[in-house]
Amino acid sequence: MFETLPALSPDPILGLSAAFKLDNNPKKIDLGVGVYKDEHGNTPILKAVSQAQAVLQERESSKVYITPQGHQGYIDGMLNLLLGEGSSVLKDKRVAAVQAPGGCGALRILAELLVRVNKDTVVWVSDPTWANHMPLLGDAGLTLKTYPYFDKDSASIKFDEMMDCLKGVKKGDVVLLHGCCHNPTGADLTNEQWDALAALAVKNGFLPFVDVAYQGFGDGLEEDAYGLRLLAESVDELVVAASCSKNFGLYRERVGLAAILTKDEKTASIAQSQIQSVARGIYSMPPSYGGALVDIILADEALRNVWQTEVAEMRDRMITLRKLLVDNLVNQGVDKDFSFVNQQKGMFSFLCIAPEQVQHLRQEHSVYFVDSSRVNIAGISLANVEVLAKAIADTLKA
Ligand code: PLP
Ligand code: TYF
Repeated sequence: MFETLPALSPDPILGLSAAFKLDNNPKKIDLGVGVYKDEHGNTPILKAVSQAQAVLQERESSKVYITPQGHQGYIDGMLNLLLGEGSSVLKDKRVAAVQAPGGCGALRILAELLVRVNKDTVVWVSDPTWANHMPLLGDAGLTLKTYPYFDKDSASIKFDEMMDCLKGVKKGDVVLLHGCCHNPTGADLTNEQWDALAALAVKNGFLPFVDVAYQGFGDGLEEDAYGLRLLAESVDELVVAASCSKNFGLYRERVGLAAILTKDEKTASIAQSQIQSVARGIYSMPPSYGGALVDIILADEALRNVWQTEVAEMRDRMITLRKLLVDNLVNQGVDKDFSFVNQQKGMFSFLCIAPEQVQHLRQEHSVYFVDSSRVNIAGISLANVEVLAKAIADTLKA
């Protein structure tokens, strides 16, 4: 019976990795899928994670199921990391949360819950947003609409247009925001812009939904939480999806957090029961391993310090690579001003070039990134940056 279904094309981001692997050019460069890479192009297991694995190996005495909400130590550690140790929301017990299978799992559970509240819920997403937001939220039954966010011509955020649009959003509508390191553009709101946005959320009563997948990759673990923490202290209700894939390097372990901040403790317990019921309808209880490791890291001061140093190293390396790329493009005599790349945060930047130019780079120079012109900054290295800059310079002339 399945022959009645149409064959579909693969995930446009993950599909690129397959094409890259098939390319025989020894100078090929992979700036596609958003995983952190070191100078040698490897994505090693973080030292803090290796040490936590050794602790877990000693400590874990059974593979029996964990509880439906996941490891409570993990949940508490993550909520403190996201919302801040002194968060009044945590003190007032206004939060429901479960360990989720990755940030993707968190997004999907929360989407299902929003559909339970109101099947006609509209979610406003930035134009552009991460391509997977559409299936993760839309397939759950939410209606997606876009708000203006990024202007490719000026390579900057259209904040006034964004605010004008959000001023018209109805009470009860959901507004999806990237907590930091916007994927795909790398363009983040300033603290002043977050202030204005939070004031609008309070005034208009829309429900902010913050997706935090890169905490620590922008300006720092605390700094990157500014918008999220401000919203948490400002509004009555807030939805949060978080991922440990990038900042703990735990990609394949699938570890994330789905959290709902409610107006009071009683509502939090309703939300907790609902969110667990949603999870039960999909997979019952989350995988243990990744959450157990994060729990060990966050609970142990020494291990936490090792981890924080590693996050800082990853962040600093990406900042250095941004500068290196911009400098090399200048050295190649490129007319286009790419200095915006230095202002952007995290793993990604939009090069703001045309899809045909992206194709040209792929076909003529074996440089791989998605058609939108999003590049994974961590795929750049001291060894390949000059080749990359030459390829871009050649493509812009073509
Ligand atoms: N949200 C955004 C914006 C992302 O870029 C990612 C990517 O990894 C995720 C969520 C979810 O990540 P994962 O499911 O790998 O934890
Ligand atoms: O945007 C990215 O590249 C990362 C990784 O289906 C990713 O967020 C890509 C595709 C996907 C899941 C994660």
